[in-house]
Amino acid sequence: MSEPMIKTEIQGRVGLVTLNRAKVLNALSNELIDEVAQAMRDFDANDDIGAIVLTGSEKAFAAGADIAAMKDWSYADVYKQDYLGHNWESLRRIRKPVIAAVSGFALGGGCELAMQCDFIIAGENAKFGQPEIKLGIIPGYGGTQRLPRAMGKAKAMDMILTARMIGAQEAEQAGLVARVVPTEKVLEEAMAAAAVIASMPLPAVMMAKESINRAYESPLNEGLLFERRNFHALFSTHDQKEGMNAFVEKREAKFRHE
Ligand code: DAK
Repeated sequence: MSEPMIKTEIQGRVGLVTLNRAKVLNALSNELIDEVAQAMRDFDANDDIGAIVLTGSEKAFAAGADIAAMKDWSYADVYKQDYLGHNWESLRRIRKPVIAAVSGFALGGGCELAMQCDFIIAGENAKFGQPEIKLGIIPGYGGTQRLPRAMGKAKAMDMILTARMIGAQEAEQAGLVARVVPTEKVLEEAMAAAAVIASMPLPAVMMAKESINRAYESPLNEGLLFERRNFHALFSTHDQKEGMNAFVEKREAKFRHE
């Protein structure tokens, strides 16, 4: 039997998905994305999980879509099979927070996969890039949309038009990356951050994620209204009563994630 394309494990309330095609620097294929999406959906549906981490190997988070597989395709081939497309869209619908723990190369679809996560924790050796232009294509999984939103138009144009890779420090300064840590600590840091998130009241965590994501998809007015309604709704949860009472009574809160 061939090796699985991903590995999964659960630590406490955190689900971990590790890309497992190290020989080709975790190049993305339909099968790989299908497996990632299935694992994420399973974690999302699991009441005992509060946050998810997605990682690759030390050399590569993912070096992009599989160039060898794509090289001879026609327009009709790509369009009809919606290469990587179906399950890629379903990653967007994961409702619990997903942290990308990125070491090494995050290029093309690999950079887009990291940006699809809620935030990125990068090792000092991380390199981000959208080198598609060198292959005669453009980013096709959100690169031209998410990169400018994350780091502004000038940096996005620079990266996408020149194929220049940027390092972890530049990515952090530009706003693409939330934290940079020593490479050997990336997974540990991401798992610790995920454990903190998973210890928080889950309804509030999910509504915070949903509200922040709304900011990208709607005018400010709509986003503010959405946030306000979610804020109001949280007063119907057990964890809001528990959290506020625990503060007033000067004790630790015991969240039930409901
Ligand atoms: N695809 C296939 N194989 C890859 C790969 C990739 N993207 N990246 C690396 N590999 C393979 C290499 O061919 C090599 O295989 P062997 O020769 O050992 O068999 C192995 O991984 C190790 O790579 P290198 O020998 O090249 O390692 P180096 O350290 O020398 O260089 C590198 C590392 C990351 C700089 C280099 O491998 C590289 O430039 N890789 C390609 C990066 C790239 O161009 N990525 C963008 C791919 S295009 C779509 C939407 C989006 C997309 C597609 C469709 N639709 C909406 C339909 C996305 C497109 C992309 O991502």
